[in-house]
Amino acid sequence: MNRRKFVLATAGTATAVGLAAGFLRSHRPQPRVPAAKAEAPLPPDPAFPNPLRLPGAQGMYGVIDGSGALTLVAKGVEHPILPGKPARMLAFEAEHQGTRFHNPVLRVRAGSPMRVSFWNALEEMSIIHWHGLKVDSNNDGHPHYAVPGGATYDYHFTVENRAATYWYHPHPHHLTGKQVYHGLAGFFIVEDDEELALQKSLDLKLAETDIPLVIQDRRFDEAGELVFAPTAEERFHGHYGGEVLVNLTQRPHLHVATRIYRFRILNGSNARLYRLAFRQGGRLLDYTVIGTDGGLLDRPLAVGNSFLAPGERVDVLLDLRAAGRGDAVTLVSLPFDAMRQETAARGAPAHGELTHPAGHGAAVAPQAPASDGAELELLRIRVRSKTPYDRTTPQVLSRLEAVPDSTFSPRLVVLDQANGKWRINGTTYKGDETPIVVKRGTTEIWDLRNVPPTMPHPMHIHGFQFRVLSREGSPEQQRRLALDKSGLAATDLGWKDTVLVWPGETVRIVTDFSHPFLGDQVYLVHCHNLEHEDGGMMLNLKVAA
Ligand SMILES: [Cu+2]
Repeated sequence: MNRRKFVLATAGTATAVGLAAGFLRSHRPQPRVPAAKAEAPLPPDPAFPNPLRLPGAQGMYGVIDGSGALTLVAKGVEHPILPGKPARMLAFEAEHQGTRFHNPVLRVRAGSPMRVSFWNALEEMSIIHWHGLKVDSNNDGHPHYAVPGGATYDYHFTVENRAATYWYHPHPHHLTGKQVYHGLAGFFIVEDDEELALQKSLDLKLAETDIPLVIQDRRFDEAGELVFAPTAEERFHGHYGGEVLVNLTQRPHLHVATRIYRFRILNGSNARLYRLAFRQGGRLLDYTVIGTDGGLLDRPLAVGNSFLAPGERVDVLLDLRAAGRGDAVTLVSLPFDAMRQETAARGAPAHGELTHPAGHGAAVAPQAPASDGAELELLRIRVRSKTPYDRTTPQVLSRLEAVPDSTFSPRLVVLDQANGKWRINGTTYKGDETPIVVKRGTTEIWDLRNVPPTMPHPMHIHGFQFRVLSREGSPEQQRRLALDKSGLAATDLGWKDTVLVWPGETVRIVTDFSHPFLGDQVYLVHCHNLEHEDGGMMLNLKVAA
């Protein structure tokens, strides 16, 4: 068969498979490969027994395409997070065109109008925050707008953002950590012409070769129920779990073909940082960072590992063209110093033993958390088939806008702690105070300074995307990732809405506070360690008209 005929034959097969995809995907969540090239199943891998849950046409993470009216109901559902053990969790439920979804992946075009009715069917306050989206206060999901159980809140906004992997999650004050932990979180994927061009040039298909991954650490009891009962210590430092799930899958595997895959990775954990790498046998594979929180970089950058803090996203390509059938690549979190200086200062152990070492295959024991910074195996990727694939990564990914200029002297934002409270500029959250006021239309440089003894803080700004200008005073493990004298790593480039600030570091960012919204708008600046946030490491940010 000559090449052209082969391509046509393959396309025909793909169409036939595509017709049944809605059914197949819900039952066999694996990327389909051309039937002519499908090979025998791989022998099971007892360390990673569970197929990764992938977005399909319904159910958990089902993809809802397009904009328009949608109702999201925050409610209790049953879902077998651990195989064979239906557990109570929370999810955003949607009924769309006669199909039921949980935590749907919302996929929209840039510029789309959104009409989302949020129905709080919990027994406590809640509200949805659209993490990373440029919306006005009324649509931001600020805790001020949280509604009680039984009430609804209507969102009406236009997607002003460029293409990227955003996400949505609850934001009621004191309850964000608990509600996210129990399952309330979903992807919000925006597409534009540049994004579609990339998909075309690499032949990417969402949920098949372009795969959203949300990483979350959880604790379970023996019945497979989620456990969230933070001690005073955990309310201060953050809640960690010993079982690290990817797409709510315990010890997941993904079967792939020999081609380029895209992973849109979201750290949806309450507090845990990851140092992401791909490992094959004893060696680390380089991978390519193509985007960050606010979308595509201008050009691809090869890295060996990168940190991902709660709230952050990284968009990467993994090139498996040279792999052979049966090869296994593992997405891991490499060990690192979690820099829990405050814990260490008080004499408590900063590093413990993993209760659930990677590869352990027995039933889940009641869990204490894996120590922060411990090595973790997250996802086993196994090459099942050879496939013809002749695409290469474009050297220009997007027209990234220039970094905004500012004539103002930098504003200092100090992160520290006193009396068991994490603080921003010496204070904690009070709903009726706006400690930071900026003028709409101005561009401000902020120095985020994390003052020891402290721990890492991923700092998030609502309503805007910013650029990271420099890192100073970085710990060695971060400095090693620096691309140049600015101290920035590949994952600091492009548009960001959340940036990790290590102990002792000063991270300089610049934000253009221009937006189309009239009148004063009140947003938030907060730490995305959800226990820190719930504890008050959060300030109102007023953008004055
Ligand atoms: Cu923090």
